[in-house]
Amino acid sequence: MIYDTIVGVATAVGYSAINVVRLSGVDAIELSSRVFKGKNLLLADSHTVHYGFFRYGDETIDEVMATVFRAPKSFTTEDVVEFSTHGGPYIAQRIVTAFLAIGARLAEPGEFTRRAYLNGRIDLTQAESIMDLINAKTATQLALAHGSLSGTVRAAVESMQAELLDIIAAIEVHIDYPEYDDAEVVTNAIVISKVELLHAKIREAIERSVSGRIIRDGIKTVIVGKPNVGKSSLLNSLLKEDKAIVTEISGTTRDLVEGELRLGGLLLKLIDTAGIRETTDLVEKIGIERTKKALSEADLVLLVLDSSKHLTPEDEILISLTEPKNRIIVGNKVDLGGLLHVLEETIVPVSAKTGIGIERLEQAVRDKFLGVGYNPSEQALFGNVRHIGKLEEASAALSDVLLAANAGEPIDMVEIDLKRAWHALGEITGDVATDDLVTALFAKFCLGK
Ligand SMILES: Nc1nc2c(ncn2[C@@H]2O[C@H](COP(=O)(O)OP(=O)(O)OP(=O)(O)O)[C@@H](O)[C@H]2O)c(=O)[nH]1
Ligand SMILES: [Mg+2]
Repeated sequence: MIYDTIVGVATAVGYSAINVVRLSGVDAIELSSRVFKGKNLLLADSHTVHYGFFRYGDETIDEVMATVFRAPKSFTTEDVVEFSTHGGPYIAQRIVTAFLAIGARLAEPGEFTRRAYLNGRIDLTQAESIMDLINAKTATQLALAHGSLSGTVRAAVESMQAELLDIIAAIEVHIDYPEYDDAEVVTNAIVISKVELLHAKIREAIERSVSGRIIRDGIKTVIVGKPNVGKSSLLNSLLKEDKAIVTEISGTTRDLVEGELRLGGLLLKLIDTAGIRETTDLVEKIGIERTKKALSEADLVLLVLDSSKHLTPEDEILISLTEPKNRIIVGNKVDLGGLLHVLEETIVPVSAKTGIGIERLEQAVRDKFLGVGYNPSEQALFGNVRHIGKLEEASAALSDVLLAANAGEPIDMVEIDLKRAWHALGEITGDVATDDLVTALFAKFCLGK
């Protein structure tokens, strides 16, 4: 497919040492040669850099370096020219405007990457991993994104699809040539045994994806406790920043307060909440509802108790409420002397006020997530919730296949659900992606990417 020529600023807006203005498309080199005074870019080899001036009309706009990439060896697989300019926003704007005036079109967010996808150089999972690379904040996030960029997710999905296709093809033969003896062997029994294997494989990928998602999106860590136990103080202490308001008045925090904490290779998305108690105050009530919602979505709960006091009924309620969650119980205010020895579960003693025990708490979090089952680089393949959702769809469709086949339904009915599974997998890689999905995905990219 031949696409028109798009132009965009590939660097962040603002003042910097240099900016990069990028063009891609059928006329990229021709348009560039019209405004570049230096070597004739029409004659430039691929992957070469040239010094010169950007001239538009009678005006010299900047002294630039032009890098030429000829199709198909470029990011988009199209002809691409990148101008490195001095890093002023006005210069970038003038250069882009000049290209618009001579026939280029302003690129939409993510359009360069989208072309790489449309031209078949990368699939959707790889395109998404480019954005993950840009957004990475920890070494493990970077490693996960690099894996996906190199095509590991794509390969895993394609191999699942290949297995499905084998089963579907065998059924088609059976439907088209029922008189063939060996086609007769495609009975429900054989479908069942093959589908069971694949279903187990997909379930395993989904289970292992928990660590992948946690690496990619961070660990949603919710700090809960009754009022005044020191939740906000704990948030501040972990973040080493006075982010949340702390007072001796119960019910100080009324809305969620968030902050990010890097712990080794992990990223914690910390959320301080309104203390849970019976209240008639409307604002506080809404805050408590939000606390409950945050709690339901948490990957990790830090349940804060006041270790200088005995447990109250409010504490007991919170202890049982958070029981099914992945939680760490924090006994705060140890500087006031520890009275709390009531629970069987280990309590991490800290003082948010003095900083005692904060490192031990951090270690407890690391142990929980970097221990067995959460080893990031070895196990995590799927980390993107969109991909995991599609795996769930495929898995559900295969469950239906098994149900129908076990019930002895006609084989062509079974095939419909097999195709549904195949379709869900295809949406991960973009094999069968709809325009809406593709548009929505690339809209999340930055301009010029
Ligand atoms: N001695 C001592 N006091 C603490 C400690 N942590 C918090 N406090 C005090 O306890 C009071 C309440 O602290 P906050 O952090 O606001 O408590 P909270 O749980 O966020 O309270 P709400 O937002 O009202 O639910 C403040 O007066 C803090 O200074 C601690 O480790 N030791
Ligand atoms: Mg608070």
